[in-house]
Amino acid sequence: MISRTMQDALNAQINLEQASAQLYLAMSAHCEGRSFRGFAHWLRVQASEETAHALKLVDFLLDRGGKLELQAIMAPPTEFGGVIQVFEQTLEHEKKITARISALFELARSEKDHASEIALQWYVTEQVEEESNVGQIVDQMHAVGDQGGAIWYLDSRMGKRGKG
Ligand code: OFO
Repeated sequence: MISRTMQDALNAQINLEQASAQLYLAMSAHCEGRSFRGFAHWLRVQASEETAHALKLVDFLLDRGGKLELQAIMAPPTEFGGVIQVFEQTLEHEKKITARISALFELARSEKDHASEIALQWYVTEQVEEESNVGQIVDQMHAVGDQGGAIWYLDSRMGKRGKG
């Protein structure tokens, strides 16, 4: 049986993953509205990955006999600026999520909850990949700028992202 403290922390993380899905869906729509369909596609896939992250935690919580307590999901902004700013904000968001996952991992450790610690290792590794992928995109965007044709080339490449 999972402790109340760990249950609350996992429920909070589930909410954050859902909020991430909402954020990326909003960003996707923002890019779509500027005809950057490749960036929009990439963000839409990212939104569905975030939902998968939430569901993976839900399954873990339920497997441990915990109670799922869903909370209201924070509404994302509706304006994000230019496409480079969208991805800069994505990187900042992922860094915040990494910090939350680290805190959750530390909590599992201090609670001596080995099962949670092992389950959270997947998220620790995932965050390394998330930050690396988005960091690379931001670097490429800074290199090409948002004015010339190269940004449209980048857009078409981003449109090739597979699901999950
Ligand atoms: Fe769930 O990894 Fe991004 O936020």
